[in-house]
Amino acid sequence: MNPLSRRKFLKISGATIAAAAAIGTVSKALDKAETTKHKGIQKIPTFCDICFWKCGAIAYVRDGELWKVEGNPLDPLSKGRLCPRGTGGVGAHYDPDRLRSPLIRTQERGKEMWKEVTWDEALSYIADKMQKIKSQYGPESIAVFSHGIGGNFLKHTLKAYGAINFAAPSFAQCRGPRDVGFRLTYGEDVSSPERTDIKNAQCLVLIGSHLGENMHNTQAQEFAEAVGNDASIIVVDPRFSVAASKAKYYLPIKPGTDLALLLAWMNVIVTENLYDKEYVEKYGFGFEQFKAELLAYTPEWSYPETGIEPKLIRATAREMARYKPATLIHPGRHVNWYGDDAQRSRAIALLNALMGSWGRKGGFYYPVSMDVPGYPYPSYPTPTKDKVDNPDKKYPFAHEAITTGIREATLTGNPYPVKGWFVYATNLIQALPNEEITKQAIQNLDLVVVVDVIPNEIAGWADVVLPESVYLERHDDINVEWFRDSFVGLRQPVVESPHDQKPNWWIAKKLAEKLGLGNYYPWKDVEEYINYRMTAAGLSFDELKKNGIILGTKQPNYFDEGVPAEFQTPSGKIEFYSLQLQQAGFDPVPKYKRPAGGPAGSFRLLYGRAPVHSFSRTQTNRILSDMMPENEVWLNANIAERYSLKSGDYIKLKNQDGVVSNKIKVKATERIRQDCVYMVHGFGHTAKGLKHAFGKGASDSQLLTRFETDPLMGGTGMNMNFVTIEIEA
Ligand SMILES: Nc1nc2c(c(=O)[nH]1)N[C@H]1C(S)=C(S)[C@@H](COP(=O)(O)OP(=O)(O)OC[C@H]3O[C@@H](n4cnc5c(=O)[nH]c(N)nc54)[C@H](O)[C@@H]3O)O[C@H]1N2
Ligand SMILES: Nc1nc2c(c(=O)[nH]1)N[C@H]1C(S)=C(S)[C@@H](COP(=O)(O)OP(=O)(O)OC[C@H]3O[C@@H](n4cnc5c(=O)[nH]c(N)nc54)[C@H](O)[C@@H]3O)O[C@H]1N2
Ligand code: SF4
Ligand SMILES: [Mo]
Repeated sequence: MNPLSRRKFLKISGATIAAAAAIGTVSKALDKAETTKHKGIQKIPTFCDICFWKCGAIAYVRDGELWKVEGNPLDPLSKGRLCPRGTGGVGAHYDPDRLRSPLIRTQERGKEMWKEVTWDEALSYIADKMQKIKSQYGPESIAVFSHGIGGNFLKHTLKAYGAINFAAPSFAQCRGPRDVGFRLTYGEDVSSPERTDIKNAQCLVLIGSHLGENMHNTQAQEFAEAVGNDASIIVVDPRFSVAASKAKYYLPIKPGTDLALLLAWMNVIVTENLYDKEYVEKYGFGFEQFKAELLAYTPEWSYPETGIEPKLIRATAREMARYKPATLIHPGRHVNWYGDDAQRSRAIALLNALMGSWGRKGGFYYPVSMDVPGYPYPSYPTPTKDKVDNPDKKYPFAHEAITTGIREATLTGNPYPVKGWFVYATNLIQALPNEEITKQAIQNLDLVVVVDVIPNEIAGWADVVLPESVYLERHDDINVEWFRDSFVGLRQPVVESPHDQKPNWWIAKKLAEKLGLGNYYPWKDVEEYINYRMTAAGLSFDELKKNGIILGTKQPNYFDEGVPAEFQTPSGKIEFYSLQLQQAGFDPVPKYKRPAGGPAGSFRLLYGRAPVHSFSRTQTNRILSDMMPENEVWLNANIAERYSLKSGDYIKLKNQDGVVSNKIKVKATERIRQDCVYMVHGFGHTAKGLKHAFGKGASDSQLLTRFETDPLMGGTGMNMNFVTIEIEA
């Protein structure tokens, strides 16, 4: 191991040790009810749910009490190591702020006033409202927002009821533009887990992807491997990120101008004949037209847009070409930035095509999966309406439902009224841009059901809140992953729920029975369901219970290993020039448009991740919040000095629409440009039930009142907001 990767390794395991030490204190401090049944230590494999990556884990139970969670060495995603958040997963079970029993609202929505009810009362109430909505408006009028594998059974119940509108913020607020940009180019998505062969890359380009703070475990581990292998790393970010500190080249780009850089890079690579000619000739479509369009985008043209010197643009373009095809320009994940994101992502796809990296080692591998049949349910009712989120295919290239499209329909009643929301494991108030629109849309609903584990902001707007058991207390559907190696993973209960919480499969099945749809649940319990699927696949459920993971046989991942080079595009080739886009009235080759600036004296608001938190879901977790109780606002040191601010001072931020944030601590640093500020997403909670997290730090979501919608696919670019500094008197 070379010194860099060893440092990185120590960093990861250091945080892990800190978390493990904290666990002891928490479990002692929280005087959990007497449930001790089993003496000694049990090791139970399961998979993590502190984010959606689904790392294989082993939970340790000591004398019947949850003790610690570690990585499962058999699991290809975690390879035996969890990220710091996963290690702190114990805190989700012990969280004293958890929802404990079903609740029905007693006052107006948003007031967070409840009465506790039984599960039977709660589910009867919901079923009754659902039947009324069905008879008055049709079953299509209930929409479902669901994020993560835990939503599978509830979605099944709602499909059986006749619902057709299902969405998650992972498309229009996260990776949608990237998947569209790549689909238009290669005919396939980058998908999740990303099919990026980071560990074999010899040159890795990160455009905003802040791996190391973005802790998606496999990606972070492979990044450490690439650093350890002395891969050449190029980081493009207005902020000197953790990843930037490992880079050979750091490009502090002016926010919003990445497409101007990508076009200039491609200009250099094409005009200097540095691309993979054989690959482009064999697999490419429309290369000559593409090349002709690129000629105008010289590094000199790019310089005033991006602030990156032509010399540096040329040097980095040549660096990429030097290592092709093992040059990976990472496609990013959260890419809803400026509203032209599908085209920027397409430019990233095209740059990779010039490197010949798609389907090649060190580029993008072809993922594989095991063949595990689904459960043979009765078919769902035939819908009489189209989906509500994208009327008349306004966004022609959206291949998943648009959350904000459902919100729009709820608000306007067009193309038809939406009267109910089922919300599973997504905090829509913080996840969608412009909270006020979300709250207004909710006012048009006859039924809002929220299934969560803590009383987060969205729960405050529900009519009925259903408390779910956390992942360490339940089964979920099995994870038949698409990855470099094929495998099946099991989530299974490790400890019992401390109060009246129930697993999602139980809630879904009971609700279906209340709705008279019991025939959609021919199985008695979830183990019978899993056993059926495993047996149908010729796999052993007992082995899965014991090991948590069953691996498939090794299959080829690259063209060189025999994966057929087929592209599901209209031309059957990699589309350098897109006739699909042209026919739909869009640019067949991406064109740069300068993003709108902000008011004089304002800073562009950027946001991202911290290694020890997930979105807005972990701030009450005592272990994780011990490590980071509040967020900070990164402010360029010169700007801070101009305002006589130093690190540790508190300020407020005011956005272009007059919204003022909570107070937030200043981090005065050279590590960010002068034209922007940065904060970690997920803090500044306003939900009263989150006693530990309430009011700590500031919320980026609250300040994101403006967004720019991507015309190709309906994603919401949210880096369009500007703030000024308010100094406390
Ligand atoms: N610890 C932790 N890890 C996570 C998550 C989590 O909640 N916690 N969430 C996961 C999920 S679902 C996602 S989608 C990912 C998101 O993480 P990523 O996809 O890696 O990153 P983004 O959120 O898009 O962008 C944040 C970075 O982009 C930079 N940036 C902002 N504007 C620009 C710009 O105009 N140009 C360039 N080049 N850079 C810019 C910011 O300074 C910051 O470094 O993280 C994943 N990993
Ligand atoms: N302002 C702003 N908005 C963003 C982003 C951003 O960085 N800034 N990031 C965007 C991105 S990349 C993404 S992927 C989305 C993520 O958006 P979401 O998926 O909505 O993420 P969270 O805010 O963590 O909300 C998850 C909710 O699930 C609950 N939960 C946790 N565990 C369980 C469980 O076991 N069962 C149930 N039923 N509920 C559970 C949590 O308490 C929380 O209320 O947000 C997007 N929106
Ligand atoms: S990346 Fe971290 S939080 Fe996410 S599933 Fe893996 S260990 Fe858990
Ligand atoms: Mo995301």
